[in-house]
Amino acid sequence: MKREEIVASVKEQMPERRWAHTLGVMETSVLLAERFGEDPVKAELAAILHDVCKYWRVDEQAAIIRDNGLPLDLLDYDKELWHAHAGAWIAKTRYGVEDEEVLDAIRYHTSGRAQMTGLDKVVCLADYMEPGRDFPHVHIIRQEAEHSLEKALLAGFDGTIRFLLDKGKRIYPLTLEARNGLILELD
Ligand code: DGI
Ligand code: FE
Ligand code: FE
Ligand code: FE
Repeated sequence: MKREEIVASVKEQMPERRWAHTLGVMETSVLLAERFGEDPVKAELAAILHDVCKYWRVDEQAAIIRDNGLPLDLLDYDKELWHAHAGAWIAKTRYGVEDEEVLDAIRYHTSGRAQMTGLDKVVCLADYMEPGRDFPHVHIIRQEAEHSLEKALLAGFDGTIRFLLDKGKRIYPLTLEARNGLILELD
């Protein structure tokens, strides 16, 4: 499917404020890709589709995971994690995205994973720091992103992990692996 068709279709599957967020992630992904030597076209495509399933019913998201051999352990963790894996599946099957790097960047944009690719990092970080985002430490993430993809993303995951701890929620192992991996890379 062509870029413009994908854009129009994704837009109509979410409320206006979530589409504004997606536009912010698109813009920020391109900027970060250019800054850190990643492919801006791939980064933008992943950004367009990253939250495509965010507003689907949770039972639909769960069904995509269950029916297509996606990681079943996701279903034992926060529902917020599901749209990323379901989204990668939909990007591939409904929108014809074949590039595995783009699909991975969508798939891991929420949890992260061990040994994230440059493209994974760009999209995940853009999701944290796009201009519409406003949470207490977002300025620290934006500041780190001026010079280090890894430091900025680490600040992002640290904040998410603290948030999950404060809420008494479980932490998906890939998030811990992502954080550990970033620290190793920075050592
Ligand atoms: O879809 P967005 O709102 O743009 O952002 P996202 O896909 O990064 O989702 C972030 C939410 O997911 C955030 O509120 C924290 C929640 N979450 C729940 N469990 C986990 C988790 N995030 C991570 N990284 N790891 C978890 O285990
Ligand atoms: Fe998301
Ligand atoms: Fe995220
Ligand atoms: Fe997002």
